[in-house]
Amino acid sequence: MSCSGFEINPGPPWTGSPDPSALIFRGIHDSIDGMRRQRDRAIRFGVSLEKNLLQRFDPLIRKLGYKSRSEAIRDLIRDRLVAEEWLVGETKTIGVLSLVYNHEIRELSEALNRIQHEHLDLVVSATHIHVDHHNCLEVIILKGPGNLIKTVSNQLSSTRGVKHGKLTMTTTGSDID
Ligand code: NI
Repeated sequence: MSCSGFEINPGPPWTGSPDPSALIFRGIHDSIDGMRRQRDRAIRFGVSLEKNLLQRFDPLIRKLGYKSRSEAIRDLIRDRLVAEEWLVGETKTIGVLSLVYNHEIRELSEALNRIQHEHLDLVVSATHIHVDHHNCLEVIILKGPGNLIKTVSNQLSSTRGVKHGKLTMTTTGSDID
C-alpha cells in the first residue's frame, strides 16, 4: 500500500470471509454505537411531590395533551434549560422575532431594514407579509448570543410605529436532548 498521495487501498476482493481490518472497524463502530445508546438511554428516577401539587399537575398536563407525567416533566426540564441558555446570555441560541407595523408610517420600514443590515451576523432570515392595506408582519430569525439577540430585538420592537413586537426565545437544540 502506498503511503503518499491520496491513493485509497481498495482492499482484497470480497471472497465471502470477512476482511480482518473490516472486523476491527466493525468493532469500533459497535462500541461507539454502544456508547451512544448508553448516553441516550432513559434513566428512571423517583420524584416525591406534595399530593395537592400532583392533583393540580395531572389535570393540567392532561389538558395540554401529554400522555404521561414523564413526557410533561421532560418538556418542563427542556424549557428550563432553554431559559438558562438565555439567562447566561453568551450561549449561541435562536430567537424568532415577530413585528407588526403600519408600513405607511414615514421611514419606519427603512429604519427596521437599517437595523437588520447593521446586524448581518445575527439575522438569519426575514419574512415580510402584507397583512392588509396598512399593516405588515415581519418575522425575523436571529441566531447568536442570547444577550445580543435581545438587544437587537428590543431595538427593532421599540422603533416608533411598531404596534407589536414579540421575541420567542428558543434554542439551536445542540445542547438539549
Ligand atoms: Ni408589507
